[in-house]
Amino acid sequence: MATQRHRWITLPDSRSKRRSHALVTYVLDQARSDFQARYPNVRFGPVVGLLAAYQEEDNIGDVLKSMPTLLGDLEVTTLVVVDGGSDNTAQVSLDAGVFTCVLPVNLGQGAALRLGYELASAHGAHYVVTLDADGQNDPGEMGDLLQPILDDTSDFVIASRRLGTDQTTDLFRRAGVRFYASTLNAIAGQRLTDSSNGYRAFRIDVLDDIVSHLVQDQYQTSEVVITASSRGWRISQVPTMWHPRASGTSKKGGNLVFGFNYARAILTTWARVTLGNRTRR
Ligand SMILES: Nc1nc2c(ncn2[C@@H]2O[C@H](COP(=O)(O)OP(=O)(O)O)[C@@H](O)[C@H]2O)c(=O)[nH]1
Ligand SMILES: [Mg+2]
Repeated sequence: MATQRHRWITLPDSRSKRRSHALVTYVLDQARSDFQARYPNVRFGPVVGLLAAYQEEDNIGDVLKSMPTLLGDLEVTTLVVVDGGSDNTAQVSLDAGVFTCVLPVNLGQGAALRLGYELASAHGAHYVVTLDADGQNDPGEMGDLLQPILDDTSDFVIASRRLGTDQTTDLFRRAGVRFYASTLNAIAGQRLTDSSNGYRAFRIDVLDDIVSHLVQDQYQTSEVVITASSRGWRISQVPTMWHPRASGTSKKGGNLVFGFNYARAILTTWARVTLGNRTRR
């Protein structure tokens, strides 16, 4: 307990920072080589459906069953990135016969997605669609998300529960979705209604361009939007369905914890992008 309190009032020294960086690098390398050994010389389809999953053994099976295998004439590969956890999420995913990358410890949704973006790009994907493993997004809508990119009117598309249908009843969370969308729009010069939605489609060159700029390990949705926007990529939105979680609770904490961390991610990303642009000038 004393150590925990100590952490709040002091900044980590550079040695502990270096040590934690080295450990994260080790964990990621471990996951990369496990993936390589499990799927040697794999080539993904042009569309990768990417799910980050943590403690979702009761939910992910049904989501994986609903994943499309073809969108028009584009083959869809499903890739799940599981990091740590004490349940059978990874095994359920492996049993479903989809590509599964397993990190030995929990690094967070943002870190898992970054590894997923990297694997998708390395194994030949042209497009990546991210969605949640808890049943909140409908895999049947993947084609709608991808269409503006296929039409070449967008580079990056975000699902919107506000333009579509929100079947959840948490009014506080709804107010948060509105508030953070307007904050982010003001910062990034966008007109998005649901910038925290994790159901997103990207052309692969957007991900190749932004991935090295992403650092948020958990509350990552705003960082991706601000970064892509600052680099001039065209972002749009499409109406989709937002279901209640199939079971269990959010891994991001209750509304206040979520709200605080989300705001912090917006502000730190904004500062980094703004200062970075100033230094480049
Ligand atoms: N790999 C991984 N996935 C995570 C982690 N935290 C959340 N997720 C996944 O990210 C998705 C969204 O997370 P969730 O907790 O439902 O957040 P919310 O819908 O924004 O409240 C789900 O598929 C989770 O399983 C994590 O630490 N690691
Ligand atoms: Mg969720």
